[in-house]
Amino acid sequence: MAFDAEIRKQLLETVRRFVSEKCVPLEAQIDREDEMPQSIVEEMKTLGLFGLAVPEVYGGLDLDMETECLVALELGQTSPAFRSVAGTNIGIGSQALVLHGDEAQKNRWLPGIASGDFIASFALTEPEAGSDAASVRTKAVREGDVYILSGTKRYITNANKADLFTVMARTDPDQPGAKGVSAFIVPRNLKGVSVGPPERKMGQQGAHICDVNFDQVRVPLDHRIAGEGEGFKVAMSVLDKGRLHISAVCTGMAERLVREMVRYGLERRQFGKPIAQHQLVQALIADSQAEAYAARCMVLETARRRDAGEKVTLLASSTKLFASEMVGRVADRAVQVFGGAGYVADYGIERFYRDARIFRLYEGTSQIQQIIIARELIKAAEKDML
Ligand code: COS
Repeated sequence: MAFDAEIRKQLLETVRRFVSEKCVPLEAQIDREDEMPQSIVEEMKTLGLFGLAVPEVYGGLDLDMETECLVALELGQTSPAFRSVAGTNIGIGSQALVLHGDEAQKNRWLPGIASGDFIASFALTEPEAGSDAASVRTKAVREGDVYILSGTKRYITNANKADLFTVMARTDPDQPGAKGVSAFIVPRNLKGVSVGPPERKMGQQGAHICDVNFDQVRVPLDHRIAGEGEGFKVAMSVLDKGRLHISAVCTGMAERLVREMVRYGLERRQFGKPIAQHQLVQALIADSQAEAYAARCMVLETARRRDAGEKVTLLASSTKLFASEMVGRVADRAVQVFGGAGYVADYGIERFYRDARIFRLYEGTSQIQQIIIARELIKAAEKDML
């Protein structure tokens, strides 16, 4: 069911105001200090941003995908670190529970995730299992009514703040691929869970990624999400949604950069007129606008089709591939339009340039999206459904 139009309008206006009044003025500070002020986090909780994608019965806003993407398009208009603070609760950290959890699991954890009292994190990637996600080595060995979980996860977003991890681990050592993997909810406070220090990284300061180590952690049986061996499919279905959400964030950033280019282009004068009046500069801005608009259309159309119940693996990967590559091109053009100022920290454009780079890597690299797109098309052709 589509979200009520009036409530949607109010929500989007509130988020837009929050972004322009609260987030934009803090962008440079957060980039410098690599820390999100707690007051902003609290405000995001009050606005309900941690629970966008959690059903209303568990305290969330229960947005349909189209509305969630519209919110992500607004949040994307500032440093992506802001979105990232709530991003795992909205997306990959909560959705395994929302989509595949049983009633008891949902009742136990979703209200805290929706309010932001529990920070949820998604632990799939490992030192030796990045793009090849089905090769995870973290193992969960059943002993009576617990699983003994051991292994290391890498680059886990929000791990240092997390209270709960969705962990993909191998429950069947005889199944080396996807079929041997199961999904678990692992509370941070279980004995044997430890989190490494945040990595120093190129961009998105204020959003942290860390290693998480599980040393003989005793995970109760009822913390397994879905059946044994179903964890890989759980992870993939979560990523289908996450990739669409990330595409909306990329598109929001591209739209902000287009506005920055126009503003600066009108202000900055060379050869006796604003540089925005020079056709070669206009070309950089125009190409960026056209591509950002194409991405917006892809995001919203895919979201509507998901809301209508369609499986959107092909479309979500197509959108993620396009939107994440597109924002890289737009950020590069923005540096070009700003010239020397684009390379100088004070103007913030170089920050977006750095921030944008991760979009082509996380939640599946561009090359992984290409593989998924090609496979989905081949599968459809084989079923005569192309
Ligand atoms: N939804 C539901 N099930 C899915 C699915 C999806 N989107 N994608 C795959 N599956 C199922 C397949 O149908 C298959 O099940 P069956 O054998 O019963 O048919 C199973 O999962 C294994 O799929 P597949 O054979 O395609 O697995 P591969 O190991 O070949 O790899 C890719 C699949 C490469 C697509 C996957 O590993 C991937 O997405 N890698 C990137 C990981 C990633 O995004 N990491 C980012 C970390 S989170 S920030």
